[in-house]
Amino acid sequence: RPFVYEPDVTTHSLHVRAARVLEANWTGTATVPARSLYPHQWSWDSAFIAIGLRHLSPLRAQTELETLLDAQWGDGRIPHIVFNPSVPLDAYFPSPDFWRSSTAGRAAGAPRTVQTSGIVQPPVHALAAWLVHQADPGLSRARGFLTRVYPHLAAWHRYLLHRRDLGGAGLASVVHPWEQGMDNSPCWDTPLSRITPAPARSFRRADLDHGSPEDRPTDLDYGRYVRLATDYRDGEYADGSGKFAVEDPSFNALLIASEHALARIAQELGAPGTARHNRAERLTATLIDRLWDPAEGMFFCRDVRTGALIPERSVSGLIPLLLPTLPRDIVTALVRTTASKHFGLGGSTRLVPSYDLLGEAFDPHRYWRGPAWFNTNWLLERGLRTHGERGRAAALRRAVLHLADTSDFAEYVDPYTGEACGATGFGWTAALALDLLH
Ligand code: 9YW
Repeated sequence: RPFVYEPDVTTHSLHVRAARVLEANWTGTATVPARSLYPHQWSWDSAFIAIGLRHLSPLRAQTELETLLDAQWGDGRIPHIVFNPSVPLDAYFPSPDFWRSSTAGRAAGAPRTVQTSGIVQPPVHALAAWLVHQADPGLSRARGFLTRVYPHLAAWHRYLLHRRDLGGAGLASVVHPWEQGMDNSPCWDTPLSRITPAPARSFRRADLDHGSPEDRPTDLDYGRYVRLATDYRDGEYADGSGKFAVEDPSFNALLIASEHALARIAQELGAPGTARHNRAERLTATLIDRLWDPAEGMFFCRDVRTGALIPERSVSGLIPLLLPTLPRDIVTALVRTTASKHFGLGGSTRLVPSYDLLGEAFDPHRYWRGPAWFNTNWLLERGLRTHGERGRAAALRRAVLHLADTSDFAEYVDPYTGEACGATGFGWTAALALDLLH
């Protein structure tokens, strides 16, 4: 019988290929989201990546979070990007010479030794730190992991709950669409329409060197992103006066979930966690009070500058399902909305889309205006499981694993067909698939 090359199927299993993606994106101290498109360290990407990495190497997972926290600012903010000094300046826009953290950020306590952006991303970090600890408590204790990260995480939450309480009700506001993590979500269209775009010729979009323009935000969006970031920088990153301020359900739900995790971390370190658990419960009540719409059965963003709710259905408005102390009637309504014709779970879609299937702005390929993302589906799977929705959680888990596999760990996918969009070999897609395998 002639020799036929038959690669061992086990070496090509999802697990091994996910591990390979994380290996390829590892820089020695952190993991990049995608080698060509995003060549630096991103804040919430690193949190999700650490959650998967803990199954491969708890040490690397701890290091991932420690590297990010080393770049924390004196005022407590964790920057959304930590720049890798060995990557050429023109590989990503906006680059360090745009943000000028070490000069413009001096008053807010930006670090001197490392260059960062000046805005933030969703606070998934305390949740990630707790899950990383649990993967190998012995190693974590031996390295003093939680003892070292706890003060950083506490300062981070303090920054968000005080300096970013721009609406005065107790929730954190985002001051730029990039902060919420769903860059061009239709939720931002109205608040962004008040922003005069920076002239297109005043900057060069490096993202279009790698991604196809139909899958990415428009030039007009980018002009407005640049204007908002420029104004924030020129005001030395002081909070309060910007034209854009939004209370977002997902951002705040992640803060609350992380506050519960911080309570557990405090308990593990021998301190009482009760005050933090209580605060998380109070914040859950505030979230409902400020952002829940009982008639629509989901949460909405609130535009702090006008005081109005933004009537766009985004996956962000489903993510509070994650919260353990959500009242039963709200859980029931959220599950129903997830399975409704607006999101299609268990019906027309493979994964929950980023935006309302029936919304006017829906586009199955354009970034956060319709495609399904793996991090949001991982959060929803966790929410379903938290509230005892075992069957739906199991189906969603299978769909995430299947599409991570067939899309080659895509950045995002068409919610109907599962077709890969954006980058492949994407960090959090590989990491969160790995997490669901365990
Ligand atoms: C950009 C890195 C980041 C994610 C965001 C996503 C995108 C950066 O990529 O933003 O240049 O547009 O929207 O959530 O953290 O993966």
